[in-house]
This record gives sequence, C-alpha cells and structure tokens, in this order.
Amino acid sequence: MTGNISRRNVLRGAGVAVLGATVAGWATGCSSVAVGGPASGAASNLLETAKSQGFLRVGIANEPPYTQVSADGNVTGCEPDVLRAVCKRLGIDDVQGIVTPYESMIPGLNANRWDVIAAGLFMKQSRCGQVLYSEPVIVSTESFATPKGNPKGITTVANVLADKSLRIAVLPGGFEEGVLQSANVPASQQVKINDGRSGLEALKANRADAFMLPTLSLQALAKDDASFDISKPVDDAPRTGSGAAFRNADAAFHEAYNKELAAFKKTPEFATILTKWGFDATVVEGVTAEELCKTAG
Ligand code: 6CS
Repeated sequence: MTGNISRRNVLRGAGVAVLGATVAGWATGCSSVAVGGPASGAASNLLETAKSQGFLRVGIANEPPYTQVSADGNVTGCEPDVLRAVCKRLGIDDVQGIVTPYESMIPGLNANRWDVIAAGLFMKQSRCGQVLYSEPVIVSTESFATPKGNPKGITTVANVLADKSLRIAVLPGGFEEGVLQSANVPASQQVKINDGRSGLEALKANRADAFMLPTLSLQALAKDDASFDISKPVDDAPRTGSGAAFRNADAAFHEAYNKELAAFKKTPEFATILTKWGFDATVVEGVTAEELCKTAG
C-alpha cells in the first residue's frame, strides 16, 4: 500500500516498525526514517527542508485529547492540529506523526528522529533547558483516577506522601512522575505503566491505588471505561502547559513558528481547534513559555 503524505501516515519512533505505508522516496521496514531535518551539525534550515519535502515530522504520544492517531493513521489531537494549521501558514503542507513514549520525545528530537514535538509535553525547567518551546497552546491540570468512590481518599500529592502504603501509577519520564519525585514520593510508591489503558489496568488489578494523568486525558479514557472515578484537579501539582518543542539548532524555525502562532491564536480557528478537543482557549491567553518554564522539575 503506498500512502501519501496528505494521509499523514504514522511511523513508530524509537526504531519500531513503520506503521504507515511506504512513503514515496522513503526507506521502509523496521528503522525509523532518516529523512527530514538537516544532517546533524549542518546549519539548520528546517523551514526550507520541510517546505520542499511537504511535511514536518512530529513526535506524538497518542493520548487524546492532546494527541490522537486514528485507525487509518491520521494524526490529530489538539497539539498536532494546531501545529498543522501553523505549518500551513508557513508553507508546509502537512505533518508526519511518529508515535513515541514521553520519555523518548526530547532524546528523539535531538537525535533528529523527528523535527518537532507536539504532544502536550508539559513545560518545566528540565525540559525547557533541552529544547526551544513555542509559546503555549494549552494550559491544563492533573488528576487522579481511583477506584469508584475513591476508597483511600487520594486527592492530593500530600495524601500520597502521608501514607507510605499508597501506590500511584505514572508514565516513566512523564510529568506526573516528575511531580511525585519533586515531592520526594519514594520509588516504592510509584508504579510505572506505559499508557492510559495500562494505568487503568493497574487500578483494576489492585497494583496501584491511583493513576495520575492530565484531567482531560482521564476524561477521554472514561468515555470507554466507566470503572473509575476522576479527582478534581490536584491542587498541589503545578499547573503548566505545552506548545511545540524544537531543537535548539532550529532557532530560526522556532522564531518563524512563534510569529505565525501568535497570528493564528487571534483567529477563530485556534479557539475552534481547542474547543473541539475540550480545552478552553481563554485559559492560555497571556500565558508565556517563559512563565511556564519556571515550573519546577
Ligand atoms: O508532559 C508530560 O509528560 C505529560 N503530558 C501528557 C499530555 N500526558 C502525560 C504526560 O506525562
């Protein structure tokens, strides 16, 4: 099956097999493609490269509503949809999604496996020191998924710290893991899981007492699984947000992107995209990357 870029084929990152089709001119098979950003060390002209090849390679997670890969390989979700709209304003026809775990996103970006991250990779000091974030597209909150009725009363990180028997499922390298680590929650209380569904499985199997994930991600999971409750936003977890993340070498692209993003944010389409995915576009008004990059962790 020969796909075309406009169908936004999806490749799996980190060397996993190609999920999409053979894309004209690209090697396929089990290696992630090497096409795309300029060779490492070369002066970066990512914008011209992306315009000439017709797409930008984006690292995503497939965690609705932040990112979503449909059955036929279409890459959507709040952040890829905003990225695609701004790329079109820059003269880049489309985005090519590569699914990868959160912990691999920045290493993969800096290894030139993809050219940008648009996945709801929340801004915090340690990440902002490794990449160039665009101005934020979303600001969001964290919640706990718990068994019905929240039998152990887990609503804050302080609750977890106060009871050493509590076990919290988190994604390795994810923002929630960082929140627990910053609060000195011991590793013995952290249950590492790979994605939303395995977090819910950990609850059902009593391997965890709660599962920490962004509030909207848990609400998306609840549409297909009514077995758990979702806490109110965790008031002792930092509120932060995210936008596209670029390599430091791609500062020219980052500057051009931010300029177009600022203009796009003033159009009705920006609010339409955010609302479609359950975000409130007014929450991010006036919020800056500089401010969110002060988030501890
Ligand atoms: O930024 C992160 O690491 C977190 N972001 C999202 C959208 N989901 C979980 C992940 O840990």
